[in-house]
Amino acid sequence: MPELSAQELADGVRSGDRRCLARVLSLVENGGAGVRSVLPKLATDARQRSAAGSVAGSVADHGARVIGLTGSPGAGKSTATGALIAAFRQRGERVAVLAVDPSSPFSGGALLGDRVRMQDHATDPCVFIRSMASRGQLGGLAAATPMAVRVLDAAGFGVILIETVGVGQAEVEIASTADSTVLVVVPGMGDSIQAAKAGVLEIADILVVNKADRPETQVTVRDLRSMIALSAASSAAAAWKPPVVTTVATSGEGIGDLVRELDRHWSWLTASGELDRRRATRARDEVLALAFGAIRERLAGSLLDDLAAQVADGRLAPHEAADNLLAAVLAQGAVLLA
Ligand SMILES: Nc1nc2c(ncn2[C@@H]2O[C@H](COP(=O)(O)OP(=O)(O)OP(=O)(O)O)[C@@H](O)[C@H]2O)c(=O)[nH]1
Ligand SMILES: [Mg+2]
Repeated sequence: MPELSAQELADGVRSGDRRCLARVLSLVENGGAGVRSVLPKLATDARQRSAAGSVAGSVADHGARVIGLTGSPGAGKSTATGALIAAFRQRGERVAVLAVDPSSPFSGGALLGDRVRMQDHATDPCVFIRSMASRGQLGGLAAATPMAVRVLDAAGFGVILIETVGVGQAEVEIASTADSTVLVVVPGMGDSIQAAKAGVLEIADILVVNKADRPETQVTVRDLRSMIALSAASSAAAAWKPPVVTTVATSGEGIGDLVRELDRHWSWLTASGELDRRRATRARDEVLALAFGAIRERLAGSLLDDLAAQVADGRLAPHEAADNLLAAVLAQGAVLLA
């Protein structure tokens, strides 16, 4: 592909050129200066939409609907994602999928597996599937994922599905990029207890017990419901009570229920103002992740090594060292993002 200007790339993304889209997502993934010139040209779209939306007030004003699926390895996230693609395609939606692997710096075998499971849709021009791994970009995947969402939104996808592997803090961060977060667990208590420990239950808007063709499904559903009831009691203000849905993703059983709950959640999000709140929080986290990333980069270096050695020797107190470090960076003037 010849070297395209930022404007050409942005125009390409908006007109649905898949190679331009892939190229811009690579820029997002790799970080660096390229993405900085393209994003503002895409953002114009969203600004125009929000200006038009204040008049039209239609559903489309909210832009892409972002749905996150998280859960332990092998729980069936990709299979469920494949089934959701089919369900949303039936409604005529254009669907994008981001498979995000927070644990590996490079795309690993699991993502290849995802492609296989989603390959029914690989030739559909209205479906775009992309895996993303951490490549040391500023702010990490926590910053890159919302950026990728912006790009896919500008490309006109109505639904963006984000799959993240695992149940831990990184997944919580990435999942919180979504408007609706779906936690996928399998029958048996291991998954749900782990999720509860990692604080994932709190961020789940919908719980899916997948592999409901296995024993212990109903026990798991009951246990999850009581865990939710307990945490709902501790936060009495919670207006949304996460439903528990059972699915057999491989056969599509229960996927209709999942879509219905997703729609119900979306209605609640838009009607309650929670959607705007979540998106504002998301943008705040995105900005902070970028700013912290840039500051971290500036702080690392020989001065830090020097100060660290002095702290290790007991010649300098850690607070003094930190003050010195911050003073040195601030003296350099504004910390601009590359
Ligand atoms: N019995 C049964 N097997 C299922 C079901 N859903 C998925 N599987 C199988 O479980 C395995 C893992 O499914 P995936 O969809 O790849 O799971 P995943 O959560 O995306 O896995 P990772 O991305 O590797 O974390 C595959 O062999 C699926 O065919 C189900 O409802 N019932
Ligand atoms: Mg998967």
